[in-house]
Amino acid sequence: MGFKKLIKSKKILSLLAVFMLTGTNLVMAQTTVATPAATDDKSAMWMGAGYYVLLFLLLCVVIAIVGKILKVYDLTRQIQSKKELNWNNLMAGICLVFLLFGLYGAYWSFTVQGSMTLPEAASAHGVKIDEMFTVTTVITMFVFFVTQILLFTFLFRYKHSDKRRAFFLPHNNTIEKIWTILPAMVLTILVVFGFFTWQEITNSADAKGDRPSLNIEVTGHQFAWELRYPGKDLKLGAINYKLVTGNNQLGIDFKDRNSFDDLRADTMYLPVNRSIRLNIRAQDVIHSCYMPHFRVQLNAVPGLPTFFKFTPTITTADMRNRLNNPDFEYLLYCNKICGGIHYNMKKIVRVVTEAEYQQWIAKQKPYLTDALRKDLGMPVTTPAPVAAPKDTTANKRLALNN
Ligand SMILES: [Cu+2]
Repeated sequence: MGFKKLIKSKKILSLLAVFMLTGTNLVMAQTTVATPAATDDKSAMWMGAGYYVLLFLLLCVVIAIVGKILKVYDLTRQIQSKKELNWNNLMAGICLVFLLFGLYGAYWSFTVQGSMTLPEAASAHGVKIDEMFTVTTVITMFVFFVTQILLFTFLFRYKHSDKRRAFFLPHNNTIEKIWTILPAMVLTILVVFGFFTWQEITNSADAKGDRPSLNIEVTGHQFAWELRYPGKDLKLGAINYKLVTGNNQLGIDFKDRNSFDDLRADTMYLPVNRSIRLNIRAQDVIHSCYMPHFRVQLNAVPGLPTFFKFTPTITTADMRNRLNNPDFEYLLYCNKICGGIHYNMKKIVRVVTEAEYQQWIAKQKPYLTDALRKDLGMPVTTPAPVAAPKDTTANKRLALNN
């Protein structure tokens, strides 16, 4: 067969597509379920994928052999002038077997892979998103099971028979109306439901009488997240990318007085049951701010500041008790493959009580360091030591160091 013919061969192309699809799925599945020992050793992953590809090939060969055996059996019956094999009955039976295997596959997927879905929602809107997800899943699964069962049982029930003629139904307006209006109605309800939930989540104005949201800024760059908290004024100072320097990595504009008391933090502390307004920025490429427990995810786009408002409802300590895991931590990830060390963009998030939060925030260091003050020509706050230190041991140590 010439190369051109090989390329044009539909059989070869479809076989290739099936292999690629199965191969990719298998490789992905291997990566997610890989044990810690296996993650270091990539060969184990490829061996696992190869094993399943071979298993698939073996299954194809077995099916082909069974088909050939049946064909030979059929021919021998014909030679012996016995009744021919009823291929229609056979195919109808295979349809029923396929239905049973398919249903078991769906059940397996729910029970095994279902446990890999998101953990319990730890934010107020997260519970609503989960409700929406459950409603959508229940409706689509109901339709899935009903249509699949009907499809394959009808194939079985109405298999070809010489005694029966097929009923020709070229057009029926009632059926057309039912299968257009019913899904349209269900989809409209789901979309409207989703629209209101999303509107509630993205509503930027704080409700009257409520405590204003706590502004926290998270900036993504290759390959870390930087955090900025407002000082006592609860306002974050302005930012200008042109002002980025070694000492002013975020490019904070210190002409804006709100920026004077801004704080830097390593861990993201969030007071429980308080509305948080997460201001999201990026400095180089597109990152994605992702906190799965809080059902928060929004892209961090350079030049396009965005925000996400949410209210954490379960403290880290409570979650540790619930999960019976003393090492549990909420995490902030980057959910956009943004470069080689993307996996490193991870930050610990701790949800604490209001009192614990106040204690923690009081200990955070100001962004405006002395080095930055010098750069900006501002007076340095720390007074230079005037008198000699009284601690003699320190003096001795200093002398030794010199
Ligand atoms: Cu990233």
